[in-house]
This record gives sequence, structure tokens and C-alpha cells, in this order.
Amino acid sequence: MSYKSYGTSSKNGGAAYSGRYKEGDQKNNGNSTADKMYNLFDEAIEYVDSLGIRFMNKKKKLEELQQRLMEGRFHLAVLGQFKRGKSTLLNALLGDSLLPSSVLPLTAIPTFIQAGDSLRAEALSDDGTVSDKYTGNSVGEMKVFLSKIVTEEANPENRLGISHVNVFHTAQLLSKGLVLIDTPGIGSTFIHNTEATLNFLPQCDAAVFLISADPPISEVELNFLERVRSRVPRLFFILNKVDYLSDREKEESVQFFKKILREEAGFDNDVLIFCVSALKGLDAKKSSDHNKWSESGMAEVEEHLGNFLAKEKAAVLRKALSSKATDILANVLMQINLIVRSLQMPMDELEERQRTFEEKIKEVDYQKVVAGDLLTGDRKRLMEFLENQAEDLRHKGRLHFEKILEQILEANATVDTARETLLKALPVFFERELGEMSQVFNVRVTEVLQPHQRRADELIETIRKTAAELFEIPYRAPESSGAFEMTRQPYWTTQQRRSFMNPIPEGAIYKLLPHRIRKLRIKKYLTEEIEFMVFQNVENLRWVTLQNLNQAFRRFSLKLAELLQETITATHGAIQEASAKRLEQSQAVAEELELFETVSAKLENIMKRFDGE
Ligand SMILES: Nc1nc2c(ncn2[C@@H]2O[C@H](COP(=O)(O)OP(=O)(O)OP(=O)(O)O)[C@@H](O)[C@H]2O)c(=O)[nH]1
Ligand SMILES: [Mg+2]
Repeated sequence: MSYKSYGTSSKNGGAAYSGRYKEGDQKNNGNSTADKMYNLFDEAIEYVDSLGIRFMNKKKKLEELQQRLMEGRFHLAVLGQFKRGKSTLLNALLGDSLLPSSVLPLTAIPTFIQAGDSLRAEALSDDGTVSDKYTGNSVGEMKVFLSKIVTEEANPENRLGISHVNVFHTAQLLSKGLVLIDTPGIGSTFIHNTEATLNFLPQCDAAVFLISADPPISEVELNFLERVRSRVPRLFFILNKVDYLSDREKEESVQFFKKILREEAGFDNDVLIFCVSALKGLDAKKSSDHNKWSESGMAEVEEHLGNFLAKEKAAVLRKALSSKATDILANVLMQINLIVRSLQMPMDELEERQRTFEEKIKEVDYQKVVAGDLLTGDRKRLMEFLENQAEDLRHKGRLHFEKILEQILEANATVDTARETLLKALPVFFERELGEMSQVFNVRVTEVLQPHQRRADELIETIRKTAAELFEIPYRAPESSGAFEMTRQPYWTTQQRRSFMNPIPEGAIYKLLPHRIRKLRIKKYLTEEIEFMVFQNVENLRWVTLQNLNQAFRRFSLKLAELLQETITATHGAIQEASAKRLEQSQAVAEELELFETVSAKLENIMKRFDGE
């Protein structure tokens, strides 16, 4: 079982995706806007760089933002019943027979495919460490590597304990930050895969659901879809294997499918359905046959993914990056202004203001200690809440499994059947609880940290505002909150199936016992086992949640300390440095003033352009 992070899941109420990319719809605007912004970053970085070593960290921050603009990840999960052709579809998009595909139910471990300089892969264990990797840059070898890990046949019941595999690929489609996720087919191998997929979905930005005409949509798929609807922010459909169908059959299939989706799963009539032959598409892509690629229906899918989805996400990302960039530049400008003022101000006045400022910093330091105490208190309360949740879950779990046991024994089941039924029910129950618990804690952690976040922002603001007032320079409140940012990287939860029960002691004498007594003994024995297994599983879940809580609080405290230090260096440090320079009475003062005045005009202009984004 593994949690990689507290993802703040985006829940848009599960509106099925109904918009459709139209030809000419700002087709290249996404790219050109991104390019424009990329250049703006270049310009800003260059000017900040010209200010010298003391602005290094600001330059680095701008570079990081520029990098994020480049990477802007968009997570798209490919879902569907086993054998619908998920792996083949992804292979077609990549243009390589990379992911193992077969007529037998196959993919058992999710695979995240993302942009990379060369073809390589890494398999991650449940605890987040890399357990195996491939770096050889050969498609054939990569397929062998993946087959060893992601297939049910080579890695039965996930004995290797892999949580997911990262594949890095050079495909153009991925270069704009699209991450494709091949998922294990629902309704096949592991019963708990369905729960794991459902828990994973809210963290993805979109999902594609694969169906095919033959066999028609099943009960399992419909049940699954009903639950998917409310969990995934965007969803669209692909009717695969249309090479089996005539045009008329294809049209009938689409209409039939729309009807089913509407009547059985509550979707709108205008859901987006693409018709493709992934197999044909794969052939076409491999032989660079453009006509065949279009005929396969894959060209339309590729265009949709590349332009529309990536663009949608990119617009949100660009907005966030603009305001962060503007804040950084505002800080640089403030620092410049402080230095300029300190260089120009009469010496005795400067010393006086410096003293007042130092007093204020001492006050902020004290408030920081108070804030730390409050944080420790909240952390303790959250830990207590976790203990209570775990206790409730133990109770709930015991009742749940004892009820199942009761039902099985009433039906006069054998020990083996009873054990098997309990084993099947185990992952289903705990995967669901895991998902719910993670959502409860996501909300709690965000709620608990919010006031601390505000307090942290206020402390930082106090320093900046005081500096601005004391030195009579313009002050600009930050647009984006900088102290704490949750990382949103989807995590996949896995629960290895292990045999949690010891064989029931069935000696010769035991077999001779009367039926009623035997049944009682089975019940007593299995009840003890249930107790143990519930305890163990809740313990796992509690431990993982605890690790995440600790990590969230640790990250918050570190970030706050770092930001405060940075603010003090940028203000107080800048003034101190300027006053030291004054004492040297050097020619450098005049030169520095000139440089700062020129660059500050340039940066103000760049900020206005970022604001316009
Ligand atoms: N005729 C035809 N066969 C296809 C097409 N796409 C996939 N297949 C075949 O369908 C079978 C299953 O394909 P996979 O890509 O392994 O399916 P999957 O959904 O990844 O299956 P699991 O990993 O088991 O969930 C393979 O034999 C593919 O060759 C298609 O467009 N047309
Ligand atoms: Mg597959």
C-alpha cells in the first residue's frame, strides 16, 4: 500500500466532457502564447542576472517557473475493461510497440508515460523507491523490461510489490507536458484494481474510456462508469476496434452506446465519442503513413489531446505562473529601490531607520515562535484525530467482516470457501476506506494549514511593508500566496494480496467433531483471524497517513523559515550592504545607482506584460 502525496483532488462534479475541438479554434494560440511567455521569462531572467550575484536566488526562481511552463504536466488516464485495447492505443499514440499487449488480460500495474530525452523506464516500489530500471533506449528491450513487471503473467499478484512504472519517451505528443497513464483493465485480474483506479481518478486531469462493439458494453463497465463520472474532472470515450465494423455498423454502435450511456449511466447525449482502430493506427504510425493514420481515426484523437486538453490546462498554468513571476519581479524591484534609497539618503537618517527596522525584525522573530507553537498544537490535534479515525475504522472493519463471515457460515460454507470469500472482500473494503480516508485528510490538512498560511503571509508582509514605509518606496502586495503549495502528483494505491490467514488446524480428531461444534470452531478461528487482519490493515493505513501528515507539516515549517529568511535578506540585508558601500565612498556607488535605475525601468515594463497574460 502506498501514498505518494496528499493530492488536492480537483472535483468538478464530474461533468462529462462535451466540448469538441473545432478546426480553427485558436489552433496555435496555445503554443504561441506559451512561446511569448517563455520569451518574457528569458528577458526577465537576463535583466535580473545583470544585477549581479545578490539576485541569484530570484533568477533561479524565475528559471524554475520557466521550467514549469515548459513541463506543465497534464495527467490523462486510459481506462476500460480488459482487452479493449488500452495498451495498443497508447502504443499507437507513441508510434512504438512498447507497452505489452495481448489477447490475454495483461496489464496489472499502471504505467505513467511522460516526455524524456531518451527511452527509459523505472519501476517504483510501494515505498516510493526505484526497484528496477531500464535505460537502454531500445524499444524491443523496453517491451521485455515492461513485460517482466507490468504483466499479470510475469509478476503474478504483483509479487514484486511495484506501485507504478514511469516510462520516459521522446514522442512529440508528450513534449507539452501530457502524461499518459495505462491502467490495469477493470473486471479482470485483481478485484481491488477497480477500487484502486477509482481512488486514483480524482487526481487525474482527464480520462479516456475505451469501449468496443464486440463484445458490447458489459454490466461491469456500466457500474464502473457510473462511479467514474463523479470522480474524474473530464471524460471522453473511444470506440476501439472499428476495423471489425462497416460504416453502418460503426454508426449504429455509436448511437447504441450513446443511448446506453444516457439511460444507464446518466451521461448527456452530446458526450464525445471517437471511433478508432488502434491496431491500424499503430501500423500507420510505425510506417509514417499519414493517410492510414487519419483513416484509423487516431489523427483526430491525437489532435484533440495535443491541442485541446493541453491548451486548457496550459491556460490555467500560465495564469498562475504570471502572477508568481510578477511577485518575484516586484520583490526584485523593491530590493533595488531599497538599495537606491539607502545609497542616496543622508547617513544619519539611514542609521536611524535601520535601527527602527531591526526592532521590527525582532518583533517578527518573536511572532514566528508563537506561530510555531500554534502549529505544533494543531499538528497534535490532527494526530489525535487520526488515532480516532483508525479506532473507528478497526471497529467498522471488524463488524463488516464478521457480518460477511456470518453470512458465509449460514450457507454452510467450507473453511476454504469462507476464507476465500473473506480474502476477496479484504482489498475491496480497504481500498475504499483508503480512498475515503485520504480525502478526509486532504480536506483536514488544507483546512488546518490555511490559517497558518495566512499568518505566515502576514509575517512576511509585515517585513516588506515596514521596509517600504521606512524607506518611502512603493509597495505592491503579492498576488499569489507563496508560503505553502500542495504538490499535485497522482499517486496509485496498491494493496498487495497476501495470504493473511494461517491454515486452519484440521487434524484427524478435528474432522471427527460434530458438525455444530466444528462450525463453532471455524467461526471462532476465523473471527480471531479477522481481528488480526483488520488490525494489520488499519495499522498500515494509519502509518501511511501519519507519514503524509508529518511530511505536510515539515514542508510547511521549512518553507516558512526559508521565506522569512529570504525576505529579511532581501530587505534588511540589502540596506546593510548599501550602507557599508556608502562608507567605502567609492565610484562603485554611482555606477550601481545607474545600473539599478536602468534595470528597474525595464523590469517594471516586463511586469506589466506579465500582468497582461
Ligand atoms: N482488430 C483490432 N484489434 C485490436 C485493436 N486494438 C487492440 N486490439 C487487440 O486487442 C487485444 C487486446 O489489446 P490490449 O492493448 O492488450 O488491451 P488492453 O485493454 O491493454 O488489455 P489489458 O491490459 O488486459 O486490460 C490485442 O490482441 C490487440 O492486438 C484494434 O483496433 N483492432
Ligand atoms: Mg493493457
